[in-house]
Amino acid sequence: MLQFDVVTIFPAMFDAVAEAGVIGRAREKGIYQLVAWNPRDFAQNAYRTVDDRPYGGGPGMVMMAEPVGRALAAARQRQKSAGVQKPRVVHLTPQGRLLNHQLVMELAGQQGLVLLAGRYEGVDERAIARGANGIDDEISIGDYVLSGGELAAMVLIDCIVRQLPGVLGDAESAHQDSFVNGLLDCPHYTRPEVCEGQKVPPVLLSGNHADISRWRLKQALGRTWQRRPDLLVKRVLSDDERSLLEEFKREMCTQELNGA
Ligand code: 6GU
Repeated sequence: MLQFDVVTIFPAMFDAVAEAGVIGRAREKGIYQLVAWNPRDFAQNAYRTVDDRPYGGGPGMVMMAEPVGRALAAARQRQKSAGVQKPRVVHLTPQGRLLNHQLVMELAGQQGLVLLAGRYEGVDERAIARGANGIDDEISIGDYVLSGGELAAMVLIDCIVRQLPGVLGDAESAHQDSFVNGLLDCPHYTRPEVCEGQKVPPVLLSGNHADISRWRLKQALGRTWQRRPDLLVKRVLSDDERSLLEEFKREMCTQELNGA
C-alpha cells in the first residue's frame, strides 16, 4: 500500500481526491492511504499562528519554519510506523521542477510520499532545506501560480494513484493514455453514429482493426503535430509514423480545399 502524508493548513481539501471517482475507490480498496497534518496543530501560541511577515520586508506572509517542521516530523514518523523507512519528501512550489509523465512514474514506484503544500508567499527556507531529514524534491505542476500547493498535491496524488496496479480496469488502462508514447491521444466517438449532422469517421465502423489502429495512430500524430509540436521534436518517428503524419497533412489540405 502506497503511503501518502500531506502537510497542509487545509486538510479538508483532500477529501475531494479521497472520496471521488477511481482515486476514491482505490483508497476504499486499500491501494493507498492518505493522512493530512495541519501545521496549525503544531503551533505554539494561543492563536495557533502559522505565518508571519517576511524578514527584509515586502508583501504577503511566510509560513513559519517551526510548525511546518514539526508537522513534517509527525508525517515522517507516521510513514515509519506504516513501514516506510525512507519516504520521498516533496515540496509543491512554482519554483520546483516541472511535473511530467516520467516523474509521475518514478514517484509511483516509491513506498511512501510526504507532500508539503505551502500557502502565502512561501515557506521559510529553513523548513525546506535539502539533505538528511530535509526535502528531496521541489515540484511544480505548470507555469502559472496557484493560491497554494494543495491543488498541485492533489494533481500529483491523482496522477500517481491511477498508475498503481488494480486502480484502473482493463477498459480504462493507463497504457493507452496521452504522453505514455510521447503523443497526444486520438479522438474518440460513441453512439449515435450521426450527431447533429456530424458523422463518426467511417473507418471506426469498419470492423477492420488494423485500419482502425493506423487511423488512431495517424490522428494522434496529427494532433500532436498541430497542438504540441514540441513533443514531436523530442520523439523519434519511425518511417511508418512519418508517412502517417504526411498522410494526415495531405488530408488536412484536401479538407481545406473542400471548404471543410
Ligand atoms: Cl506546486 N504551487 C503553487 N502555489 N502554484 C503552482 C504550483 C505549485 N505549480 C504550479 N503553480
